[in-house]
Amino acid sequence: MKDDILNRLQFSLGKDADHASVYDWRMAVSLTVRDQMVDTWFNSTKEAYAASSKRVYYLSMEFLIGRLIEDMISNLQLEDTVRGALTDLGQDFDEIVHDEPDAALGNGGLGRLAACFMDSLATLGIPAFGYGIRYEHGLFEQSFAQGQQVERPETWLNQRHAWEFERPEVQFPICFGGHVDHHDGKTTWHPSEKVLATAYDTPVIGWKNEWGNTLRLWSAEPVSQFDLDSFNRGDYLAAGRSEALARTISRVLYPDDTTDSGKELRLKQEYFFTAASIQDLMRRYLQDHDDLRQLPEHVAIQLNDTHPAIAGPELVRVLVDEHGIDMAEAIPLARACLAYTNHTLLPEALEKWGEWLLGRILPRHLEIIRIIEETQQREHPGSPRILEHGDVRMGELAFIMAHKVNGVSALHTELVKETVFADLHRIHPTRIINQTNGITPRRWLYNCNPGLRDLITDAMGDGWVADLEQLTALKAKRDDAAFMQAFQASKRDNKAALSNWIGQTCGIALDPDAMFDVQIKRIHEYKRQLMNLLETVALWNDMRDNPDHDWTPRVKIFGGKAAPGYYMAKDIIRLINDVAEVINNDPATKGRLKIVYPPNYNVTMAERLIPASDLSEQISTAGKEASGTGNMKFALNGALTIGTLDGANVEIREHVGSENFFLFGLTAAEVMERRQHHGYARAAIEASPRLQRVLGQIAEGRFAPHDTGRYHGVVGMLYDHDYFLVTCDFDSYFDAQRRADNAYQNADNWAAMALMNTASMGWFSSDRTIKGYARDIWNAHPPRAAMDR
Ligand code: 26Q
Repeated sequence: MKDDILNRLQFSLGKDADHASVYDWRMAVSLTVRDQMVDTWFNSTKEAYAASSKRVYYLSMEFLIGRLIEDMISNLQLEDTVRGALTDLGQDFDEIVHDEPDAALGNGGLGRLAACFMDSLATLGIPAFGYGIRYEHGLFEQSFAQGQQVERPETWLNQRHAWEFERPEVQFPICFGGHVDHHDGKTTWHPSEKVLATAYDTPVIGWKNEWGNTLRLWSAEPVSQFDLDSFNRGDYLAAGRSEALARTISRVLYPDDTTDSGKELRLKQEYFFTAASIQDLMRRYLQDHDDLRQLPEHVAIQLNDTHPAIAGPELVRVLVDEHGIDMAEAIPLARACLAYTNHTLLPEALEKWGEWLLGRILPRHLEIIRIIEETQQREHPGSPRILEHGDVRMGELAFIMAHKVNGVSALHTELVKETVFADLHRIHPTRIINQTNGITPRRWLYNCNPGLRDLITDAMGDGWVADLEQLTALKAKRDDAAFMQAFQASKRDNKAALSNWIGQTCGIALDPDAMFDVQIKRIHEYKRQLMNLLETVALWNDMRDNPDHDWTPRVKIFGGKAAPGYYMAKDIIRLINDVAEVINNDPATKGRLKIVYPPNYNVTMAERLIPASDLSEQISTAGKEASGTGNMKFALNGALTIGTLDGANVEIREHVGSENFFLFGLTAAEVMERRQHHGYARAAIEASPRLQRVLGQIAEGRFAPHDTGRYHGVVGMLYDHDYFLVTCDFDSYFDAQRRADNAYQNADNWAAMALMNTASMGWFSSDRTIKGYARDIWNAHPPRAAMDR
């Protein structure tokens, strides 16, 4: 390993050990580690090919990968080797690991889920490709200026990306615009614009280096690099213009995690990566098959939300226009390959494209969508329409072109059946199924929490890493005093490490024995960070009123970004920071209450915060959070949840036991009912003196003394259109928090509850989720297991 690293340093980086920077060392280590997985990767490809396996294609606009170096090293079981080699070379392993920038090619849950799924597909040995976009700029970087969010572009590709292989030979033309003509029964699309999609491959190696799949990200390039005529005429700007235009397609990730409606570039991004992926998988299929009617036996395409839903019409177009298959046959053939995952019920998040815009960018696809619509209406008269009020509704399109549609938690799946797709569900009653989300235990326990990982492994070996349900054996340890002490110590160590980091980065001193209460996720009204903050202010009031009470010391930690155009979310960020300023400087609550909001929450920060948490905030308005996956990461790492009956919280509570979960709030049915009552928010505020007082303080400018009107908008919203029922759930939430306070006072009992959480979370491994998709949607199998059988 040492020689390999030095070789890489010399021959790939062009540096000698005396002059190498941390970056040089990281590159040398990464390239060395990458070398060690190439054999596995090649062999997997060969085996899948030899077994003529069905391949899974996971199409996602987002892959929120984070750092790769630790994943790669641990999946290859090279931790000790690499650490040892670097120590011998006089280098610091941790410093090198922390030098890698996050690959932040996603907004949040949906993108992170795609990354967990890639890890599980490789660990299970299922032949699969992840297909997405190689954004030059991932999710923006967040900082705070006087408490307000400031966005700066993210630039992960300013440095070389160590893990990818550029594939200049894997390149497909992608067309836009123009017109369509129909001649002698043949249809031809004459596009007006063309760009090239170039592949960049990142190997994804599973646990213990047994199997490797590929994450293939597409980058947009101009068809002709440079307009030499313009250049020769001296028009240097024009010479590069078309080049720049083509490249904008893969330039930047849209930073909105609902929708940014009607944006032409977004539609181009969606078609760009979908069309490239379909050309790629068709080419692979046609290499060793000639009958396209067998396509569904070899190809499963999973659509991660509607973002790649144009895959339906595109696949039909390729089958009909390029391979001469009848339309009537092509539609069911495409459907047999396609499946769609729904991640949201929020009406503003359901994608729509103006018919006019879609027809201008993709004229042939609009024709095909009309034919799909006619076919659906003929077969199922009265079916909900894809085309309505001049819009193309991508949810309906994805549903109709998929043979299976899945929700991401049990509750969400039922709501999908009852609300957004109620009519389509009546027509196709077996199409909607549930696959509750999961998380990879490799990143979310093994790598992020070495203390707990070693404790568990010492107790039971490392079988749990690829078979997480083995953790149930930990339940027997609750009466083992030595184990419980070590369990508590590992949490204490993580909290001490986090306190150091927060001291250094935010300049706030924390007491590691206080309860660490954490809410990290995108800022959204439905996720109710505001309710958490109001409760914090109410607690602060109570602490000041009763200074002699035996208060449980608390640290409230917030993390998360707001979409740049989401003004209410940005006001909430500012309010959190303003309240923190006042409370953190109040001598009356010193040592009892602190608020910290480290800027630029990302995957790497989650890996730091989650292992150090005592209390996990999962407090969305019931019925709004499709699943949540952060909730799973916390519980696995021994945090207790305070939460509503929403998304996967319901299933988590069933697994860990209601006695190990702080439940509060209205149910999804009660939420819908409550909204019918006129003036429900004012009534709730009137009934709660505690809430009234807090809202009064905020409205008066207690937290913005030089700009007292700053939060009139926020408070007014709560009185007049509190759509997410912050006011209605406030008292119940406050009570649940006090139950958590009391429970925390008994450290041994708290630790026993925390252990029950860790021990009961095995089912939430994304390995279980992927087995469910493979069985119920894809009919895909690992070729290895087939040969072993
Ligand atoms: C769409 C069109 C235009 C611009 C942006 C978008 C867009 C981008 C991202 C829409 C939605 C998203 C992301 C959604 C998301 O992350 N949903 C979350 O998915 C998780 C995985 O299933 C769930 O756990 C969360 O509950 C859900 O909110």
